[in-house]
Amino acid sequence: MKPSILQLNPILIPAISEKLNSLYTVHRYFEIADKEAFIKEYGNSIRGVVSGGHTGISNALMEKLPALEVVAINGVGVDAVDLDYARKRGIHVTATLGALTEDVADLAIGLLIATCRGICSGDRVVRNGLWAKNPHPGSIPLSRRFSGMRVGIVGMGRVGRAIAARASAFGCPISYTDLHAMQDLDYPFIADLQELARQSDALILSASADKAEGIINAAVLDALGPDGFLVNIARGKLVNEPDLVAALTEGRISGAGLDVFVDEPNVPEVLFGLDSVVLQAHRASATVETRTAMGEMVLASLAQALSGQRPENSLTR
Ligand code: 8YV
Repeated sequence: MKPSILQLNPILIPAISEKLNSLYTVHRYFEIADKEAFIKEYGNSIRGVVSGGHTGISNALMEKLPALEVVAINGVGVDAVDLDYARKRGIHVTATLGALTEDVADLAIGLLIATCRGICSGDRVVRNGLWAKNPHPGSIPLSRRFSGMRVGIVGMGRVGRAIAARASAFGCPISYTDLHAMQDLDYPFIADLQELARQSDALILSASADKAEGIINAAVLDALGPDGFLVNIARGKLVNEPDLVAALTEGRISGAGLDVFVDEPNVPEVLFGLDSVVLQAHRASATVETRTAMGEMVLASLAQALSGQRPENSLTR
């Protein structure tokens, strides 16, 4: 008999879904209307869960799955899973470590360039026929140069390092903060986040959100200042969102490129009217190449855990 898997979000690569369905009895939880009845009937049989990084799984749901052996996260951030609880239960929690680094770093740089160079607002000017109506160059505001910008990176893990490598190639001096300085890196480490913001033209957030909720607050944004830009490709909850919205609407920072938000898919509507902001729908890892690689890692983690081996990317056991 095939092991039963609970799938909490859609998987966008058909080949991965097909493999999953061929190896397991897959219950697509997000399509089940009466979840309580489903759990009553099938809860005891579920041995594996597949979920996204920002969706994770609640303890309440894990409690209803007594046979659970593995939670395979199709993502790198595991802040939405209680690892201590999983550890106590002996459940493997796996992540797709390393699979999405390049794409997430690409989008971070893309968002920063799009924001400081006004690429999206410029596109709207052309698309809405405003350029043709007013062809004088002065009708479109000047933007800001990316090359050479002082970039401050918050969180120097795999993704932070990949962002640093890309920004360095644009001649950007890099500095960073993290829980501690990294011995193998020559970039200046600045322990204090406000000080990092003060010394940066752009802050890029690539930190894990564990125990770091709301670290980007009004004080940090004011230290970044009216010429500064913020990019977030990590987790919305790293930012105090009302503070960010206020800083943007009041022009206390210059702009923001945001892929993630506190309450996805809900984005503060006031941002929709701001040309200084570039918005994405949590898509930094959403390429065919990366989602295929992530899917393969999820399949490998399930196979290893459900055949009694320790999955390579287990974070709990
Ligand atoms: C994904 C993510 O959007 O890796 C993460 O932690 O949040 C993203 O890559 C998500 O996990 C998709 O399943």
